Amino acid sequence: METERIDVKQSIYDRNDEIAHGVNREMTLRGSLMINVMGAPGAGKTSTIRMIAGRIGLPCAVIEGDIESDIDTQTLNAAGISTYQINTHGACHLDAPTVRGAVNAFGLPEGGVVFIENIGNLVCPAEFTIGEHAKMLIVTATDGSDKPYKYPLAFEKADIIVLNKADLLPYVDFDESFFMAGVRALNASAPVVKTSARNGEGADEIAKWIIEKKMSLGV
Ligand SMILES: Nc1nc2c(ncn2[C@@H]2O[C@H](COP(=O)(O)OP(=O)(O)OP(=O)(O)O)[C@@H](O)[C@H]2O)c(=O)[nH]1
Ligand SMILES: [Mg+2]
Repeated sequence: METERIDVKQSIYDRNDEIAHGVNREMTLRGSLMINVMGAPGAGKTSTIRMIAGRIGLPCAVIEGDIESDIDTQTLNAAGISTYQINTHGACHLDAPTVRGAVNAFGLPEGGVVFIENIGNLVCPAEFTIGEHAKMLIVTATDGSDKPYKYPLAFEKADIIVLNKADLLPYVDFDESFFMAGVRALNASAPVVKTSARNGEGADEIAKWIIEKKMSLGV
């Protein structure tokens, strides 16, 4: 009997990308910029979204990805930010079909900004496009300055890199020049913005970047 080799991995990525392309096109038609927010557990993804959503001056909504629980959705809803919860029940990243389902089920804003808080993980989310116009990577002063060297893909793919928990920089041994050398070896153009969700540092700069991104893409 003859056997045929089928490259399954390739076809799964192709199907994901095709669906992601459709999500992206639909969001563009609705005039809403979609941002894929990535970062390790506890980096401050939810805190950063909450901090900047009110400063953009456009309707904002969040698709919230977690393995389990709706804690972040409750937090964001309590802050007046319309949020739709996805639980992956084990999967370490969001994929385009899952986001497609959320877009269909959720009343997303027209002419605004949609944040997708990806699963807390510095590896898997960077491998999948989910319909976003831009990827925001959040890392922290408390993670250590070697992260670009150890987790290069997330830094390579990011359109903006947020160094959060900047209020803690005086208390930790974060080497900013080592960090920036690692970032720039992988990514020559993404802005790197220091933020603190504790005291609001950097929030206006990120909000401005989002508005400019939306305009430059014609979304
Ligand atoms: N000092 C300080 N603490 C922060 C900052 N940003 C977030 N935190 C704290 O860090 C913890 C985690 O913040 P979250 O916003 O929940 O982080 P997350 O990335 O959404 O976490 P997961 O959704 O669990 O992956 C919380 O206790 C926040 O209050 C910051 O800029 N400075
Ligand atoms: Mg969160």
